[in-house]
Amino acid sequence: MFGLSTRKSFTLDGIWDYRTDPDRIGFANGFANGFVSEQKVVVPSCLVLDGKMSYRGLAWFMTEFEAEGLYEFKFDGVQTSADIWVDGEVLGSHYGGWSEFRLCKDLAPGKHTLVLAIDNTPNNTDTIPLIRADWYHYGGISRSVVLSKVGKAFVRRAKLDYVLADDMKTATITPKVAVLSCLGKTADVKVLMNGEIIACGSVRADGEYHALPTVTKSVDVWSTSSPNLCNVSVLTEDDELKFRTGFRRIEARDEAIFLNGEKVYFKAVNRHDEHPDWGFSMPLGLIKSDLDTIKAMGMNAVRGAHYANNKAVLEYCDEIGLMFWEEIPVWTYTDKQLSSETVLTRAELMLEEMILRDEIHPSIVFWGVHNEVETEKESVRTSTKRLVAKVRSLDDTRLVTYASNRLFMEDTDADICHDLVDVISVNTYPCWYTTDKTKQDTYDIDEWRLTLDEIYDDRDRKFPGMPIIISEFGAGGIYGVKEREAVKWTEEYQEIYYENTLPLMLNEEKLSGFFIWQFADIRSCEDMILSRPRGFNNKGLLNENRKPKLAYYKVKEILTK
Ligand code: ADA
Repeated sequence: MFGLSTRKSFTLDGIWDYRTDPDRIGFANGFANGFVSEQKVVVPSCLVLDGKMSYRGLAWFMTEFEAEGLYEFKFDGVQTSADIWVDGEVLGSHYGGWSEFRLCKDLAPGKHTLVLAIDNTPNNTDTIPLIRADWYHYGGISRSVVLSKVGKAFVRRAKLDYVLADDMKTATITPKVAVLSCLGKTADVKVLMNGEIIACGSVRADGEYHALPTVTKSVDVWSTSSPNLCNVSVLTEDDELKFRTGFRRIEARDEAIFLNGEKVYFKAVNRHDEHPDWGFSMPLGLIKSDLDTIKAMGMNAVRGAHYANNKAVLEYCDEIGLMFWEEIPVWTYTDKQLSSETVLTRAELMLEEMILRDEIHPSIVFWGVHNEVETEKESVRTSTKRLVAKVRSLDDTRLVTYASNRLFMEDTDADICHDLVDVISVNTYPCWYTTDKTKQDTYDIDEWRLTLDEIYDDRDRKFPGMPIIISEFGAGGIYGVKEREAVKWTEEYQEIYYENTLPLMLNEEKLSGFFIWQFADIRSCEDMILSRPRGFNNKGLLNENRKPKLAYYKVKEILTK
């Protein structure tokens, strides 16, 4: 757990030099070769730690290291666009804040300088995310930078493609290996599963996936109650990559979702991989305790809202048996914004990088392509088709979905894109955004009944056979705000909300599950401030410091009964 899959390598994590460059003078003034530091920063971290939380714009980061030979540089997360140099020579550039990306360079013996120019400025035309997002635009090198020496035959990535037999006891496995070599055109590889050699062969050493011969093996499947995993090791002449994976089957059919052939009901929560003190650079201990808390609440799944999470999240979900929905930060785009070629190309790259990094995780059951975009519009259908095709071309073994709020918004037509994916996922907030505006304490169970019935009707008319999930619902409650009357924003209102809603949802035959919005309060962005008291999205079951609200106890009581 936490790093078993990390190969022989060293990180550049530590204290780096840093300076802001609001006037963008660094490019013309040779900062790529080195610059005068304004202050020291920790890598990985988000700029929030340095009292510069609200900084938007260009900033320069620099460190030194010693190495010799061909190296792969792996950047686990840089917010958001980055130009990168080693010793003043271009190493590469990248767009996308939560994606892992890798670049290679041959290094002469001795000391080297690594410089990054990073820009975290969102706009409303072609960035992902846009200016308006319901989370904070932290900046910085938020995750580790890892260097690995490319030997004679370096294993870049590996995975096991498989098909499970209907008895769920045997798997037909095709190992796939991506190797880079600085010597020959091919490399000999050996794949071991739990110490036993399952495949050998010679593959093209071009850094792309190539298949080894298929083999049939008996396996113990992964499930939420028995999260069985196996250790895989890929060996070449001078390298070894180790990782952990598991076998399970996820399917959508007959208005339901099946895990290993058995109907599954999602009792789940949305979680941002964020804390206001750490930004997106969450300490591993906090990640672990969040996921342990979710499991102990009686839940079986998490939606990683709204971007690729720290890899440790996936590793730990694999380990303790939590299913996971992973997605990219395409959050509330209009049809015009989602028709931009730049946005679509960036979104496709984010999908690719997310899937390449995480497809070995049995916990992942959904890939999400966007959240609350204008899926009632024809052009968005075209864009959605393109994103879904991208996912399926990389991985057709998971369910593809997106979170929609279009089906039931009063003034919009119904969603026209659900047939492009496997599961209908609906974000809906009865008794929160939609209640009678003349009253404050307006929890009304009938409103929920009506909403659910409308969802079923719509599915039956337009998308028969598709399973339905409530991908978001919830109410705000500010930690410590308690009143005799359960009015909105009190902990009591939030508690009553779940006390009434969960028993109803748990008894809905036509529903495949729900994802509560949300696990913990998160810092929202400037653009949302007027509808976000304290500057936070306060719909967490816990506050941002993981102090439980009344709603947390209520949800736990109901789900563990
Ligand atoms: C949306 C969105 C979430 C959050 C939520 C809310 O559904 O997907 O990120 O903003 O609304 O709290 O209103």
